[in-house]
Amino acid sequence: MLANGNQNLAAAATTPYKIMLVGDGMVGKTAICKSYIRKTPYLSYQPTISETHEITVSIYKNDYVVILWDTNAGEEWNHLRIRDYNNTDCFILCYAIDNPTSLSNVETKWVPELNQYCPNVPILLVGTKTDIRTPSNRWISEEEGDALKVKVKAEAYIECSSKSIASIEGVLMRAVSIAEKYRQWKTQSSSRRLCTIL
Ligand SMILES: Nc1nc2c(ncn2[C@@H]2O[C@H](COP(=O)(O)OP(=O)(O)OP(=O)(O)O)[C@@H](O)[C@H]2O)c(=O)[nH]1
Ligand SMILES: [Mg+2]
Repeated sequence: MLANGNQNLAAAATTPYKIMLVGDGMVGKTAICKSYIRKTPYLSYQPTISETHEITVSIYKNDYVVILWDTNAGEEWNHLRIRDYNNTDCFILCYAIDNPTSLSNVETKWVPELNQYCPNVPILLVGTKTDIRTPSNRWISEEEGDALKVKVKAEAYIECSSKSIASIEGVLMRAVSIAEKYRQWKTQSSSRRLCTIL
């Protein structure tokens, strides 16, 4: 029989992780989900309202079950999106590297919203569509993404292109590692609180 704290840790490891993709419309949230699931680039456009996908993410031969939530950024869907935030283990907050408005909305819209409704839940900041970056164009750089990560206190910053399945897998592996650490932190802090009460 496991001691109480370990029992909680074991339960935390077996419940699927809830990971939510947020960010402005058209930044490539659905392309991340569907490219990962199909293992081939998914590049058609259909606006999302709310979709969930059960996926498995493997990290060093360990398989993690994840419920991936794809959301809509529109104001008219705010109530639905915010309601779904409950019990999220990690947010994947996306902007597109060719869309400066989506970058500034990270700071002015998305991080304030996530901090208000889900304080402490970690954020993985993701710059999407890197395939369109060339040495001559002036799209948002990796350095700018890194600086924003520090500014908004995101857990990490990573870039991807839905044309590269390896980069999409990298995003999901990173999100799961962050979610796993967050679960452990939550479980340990609630065990500590329980011990203090007892
Ligand atoms: N070049 C390029 N285009 C991409 C990439 N990811 C997505 N796109 C394109 O960008 C458009 C929007 O992609 P979606 O994944 O549907 O964007 P979204 O964030 O889910 O949009 P909403 O559902 O409206 O919130 C589509 O036309 C995609 O083909 C990428 O990595 N590279
Ligand atoms: Mg979508």
